[in-house]
Amino acid sequence: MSILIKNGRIITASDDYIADIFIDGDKITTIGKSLDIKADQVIDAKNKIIIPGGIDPHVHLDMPFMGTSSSDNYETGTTAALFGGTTMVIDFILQTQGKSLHDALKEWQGRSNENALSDYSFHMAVTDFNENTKAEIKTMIEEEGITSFKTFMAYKGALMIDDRQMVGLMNEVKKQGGMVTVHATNGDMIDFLVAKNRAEGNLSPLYHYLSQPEITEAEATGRFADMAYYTDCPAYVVHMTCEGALNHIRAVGKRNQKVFVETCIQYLVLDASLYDKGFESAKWVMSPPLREKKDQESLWAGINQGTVQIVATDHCPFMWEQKKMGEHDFSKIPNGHPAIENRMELLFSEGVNKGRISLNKYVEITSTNVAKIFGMFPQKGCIAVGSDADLVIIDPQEKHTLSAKTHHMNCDYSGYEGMQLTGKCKTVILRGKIAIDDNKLLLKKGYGKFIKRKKSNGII
Ligand code: DUC
Ligand code: ZN
Ligand code: ZN
Repeated sequence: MSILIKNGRIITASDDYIADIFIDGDKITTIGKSLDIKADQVIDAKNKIIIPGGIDPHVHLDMPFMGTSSSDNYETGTTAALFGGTTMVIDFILQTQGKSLHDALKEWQGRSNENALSDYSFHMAVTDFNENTKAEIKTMIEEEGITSFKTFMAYKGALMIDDRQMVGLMNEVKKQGGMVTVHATNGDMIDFLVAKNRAEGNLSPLYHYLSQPEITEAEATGRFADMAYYTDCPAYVVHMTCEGALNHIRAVGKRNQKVFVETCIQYLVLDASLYDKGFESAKWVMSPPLREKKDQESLWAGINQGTVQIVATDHCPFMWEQKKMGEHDFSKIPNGHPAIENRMELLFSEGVNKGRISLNKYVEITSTNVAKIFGMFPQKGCIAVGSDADLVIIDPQEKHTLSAKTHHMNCDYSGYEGMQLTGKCKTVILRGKIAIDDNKLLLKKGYGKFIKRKKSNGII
């Protein structure tokens, strides 16, 4: 199967030009002006933008969490991803405390194998670091191609590790050529505030927000960066939300330390005023919570200054019935919201169209940096001869409205209901196959492939 895409405006992290792209099988084989090559299919991309397929490095599909499971499985979640211009996701495997990393890997493979439509990879969340886990790091990296190890500084009793384990893990991951990533919030401070609010009868979703003030994230981010500095371990902070945390990262730049930062689309476009809606605010109960306008400004600035390298989603949807588990106690509301389908179009509309970021920056933070930081470049994250033919053709003028009525995520509400966007993903190509064409799904489940990743040295 071959495809010739004619006259599109090709945008990469560094280029912007009009040309044709020829795809043979699953790879891009030729790029040039007025290509005269016979193809099985020709796509006219005049007046359209062509970007590398989006890569979302932070999603939770079919994940057991807070007494329930996230409502998108591999089939529904990766289908929704494709509709929204994301051709690859990185999901999180959660080690069960007391069990091995390999046990957890098998469990996640059971859920993902033969079920994905987009490509995917895993981060391994180490929730119990000990001599046995330590021995598994090398094989995870070298045999399984899982090179990033997620840690939680919160969710005590289920996911959190202490600083002793953190430093031990960093030492080993550094030695084996991987990267440590973190949910950086001070779990003990949060637990104190949650208990205090519950004891005082403050039980609405607003108190989820008030139990995780900015300082809980800023403190943990600084502590994590210091431990990474001491161990010289490549480091990455997931879902950063606020100015205080970002300031810690700006500060470590002075000692020539690089700590990568991811924010998520919701922290750029939504704010904490949504916690003023009674129980409806449960839609936006996530950790960390939404923040203030000044934090949004900091994050946009961080993107343009290069301190924030990636915009992800932390996609972790729950049905409204599941959110109601916390109707009388905010601490029982499953944390997370649906966004896997919305990231690319929201960021295009709110970022590029509103003049906050350039088109090149848009590509950099939605695919190129993800591929570089997580060991997949140049197979993924660029438009180049020899790269996987993962492409999104965007109509930059088309207007549309986000709604649970039309989205493909398995979630009966949208955190962005009624938002009007300009810019729509029209055609999505994954490894040379048309996945989405004008709002129609053309791929079958099982097409999505597990991508083994290379070692990362913390330099991009
Ligand atoms: N935060 C969420 O909101 N959901 C999943 C896990 C997390 O850290
Ligand atoms: Zn998290
Ligand atoms: Zn997460």
